[in-house]
Amino acid sequence: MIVPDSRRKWLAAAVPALLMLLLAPLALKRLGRLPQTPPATQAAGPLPTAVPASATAGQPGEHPDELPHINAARAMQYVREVVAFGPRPIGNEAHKKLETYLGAHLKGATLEHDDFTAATPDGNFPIHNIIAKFPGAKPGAVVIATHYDTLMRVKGFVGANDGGSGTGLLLELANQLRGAKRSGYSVWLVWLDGEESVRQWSQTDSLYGSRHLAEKWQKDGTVKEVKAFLLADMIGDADLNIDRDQNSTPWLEDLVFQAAIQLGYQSHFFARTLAVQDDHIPFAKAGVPVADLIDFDYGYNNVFWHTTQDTLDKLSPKSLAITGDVLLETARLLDQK
Ligand code: 1BN
Ligand code: ZN
Repeated sequence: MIVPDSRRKWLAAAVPALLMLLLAPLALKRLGRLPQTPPATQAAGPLPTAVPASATAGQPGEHPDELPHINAARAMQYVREVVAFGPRPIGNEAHKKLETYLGAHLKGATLEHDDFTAATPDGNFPIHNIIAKFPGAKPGAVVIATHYDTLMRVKGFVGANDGGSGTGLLLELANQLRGAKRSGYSVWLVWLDGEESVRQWSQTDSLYGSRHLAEKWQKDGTVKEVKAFLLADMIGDADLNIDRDQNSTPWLEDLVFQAAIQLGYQSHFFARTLAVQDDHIPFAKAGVPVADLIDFDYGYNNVFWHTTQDTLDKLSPKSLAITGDVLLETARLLDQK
């Protein structure tokens, strides 16, 4: 068909305008269902409360493939702010300030606290586990945990990776979960305290927070609700190699690997197998399926681990995003089981 020149020009202008009119409500609807998330502050200092989101990147449901894509830059900014408090061993001032900071960033979530006094070889210390609950439609919960305390006995140890990376990552996961309707299990984010030993790692000098919480959940019946316990520890290393852990539950480790494959991140997972003692152990002993996502190859031969070399320059936002996306995708796969 031959279209006259004047009509062709009219059509060229009218068709895009018509398409915009048709698509605008869809785009607005999509924006409308984005949850509001607080940005990471520029520096540690004044504490932000729940601030309306200006950034639209890294929100659940906004990516066309519907796979999780957390906001890596914001996660990294949280880690910077956590590390800026300085060394955060149990009982010190920076540790208290970090607890206040976490509380300020978790407005809008249902918070629970597990507070107690731990008897350690160096005396009594207050321990505070923090739990943020994000409800789902299905009965039961998937726990995603980390620890926020740092090693006491190494002077000047700021734990950017060991303590900092997981703490910042879980704050970003809270942004992803806040306000998002979950058709699957509830997700409980847990910041565990007192993971590190005070003098030397042993059954009684380590895992103070996780041992207490697992026992409490066993006593009050909460363990029966927990479908899986996923731990993130030392997951910020720019050279990310998450180890397969023999103390974790094999089928849950397999599910983590399936999630990693789906996201194209499998090269960062399970090249090596270790048996790791970490915060997942007390929950495994309580009968909960567990998976520890830990990269225990931090620097050549793990030389940065528990040294003053555990600093921000060794980390990468991409590693936080890889771990965060795999955790969320594993939770989604658990929903389907
Ligand atoms: C992880 C980070 N851990 C302590 N800080 C637990 C652990 C202890 C892992 C010994 C492996 C060996
Ligand atoms: Zn440590």
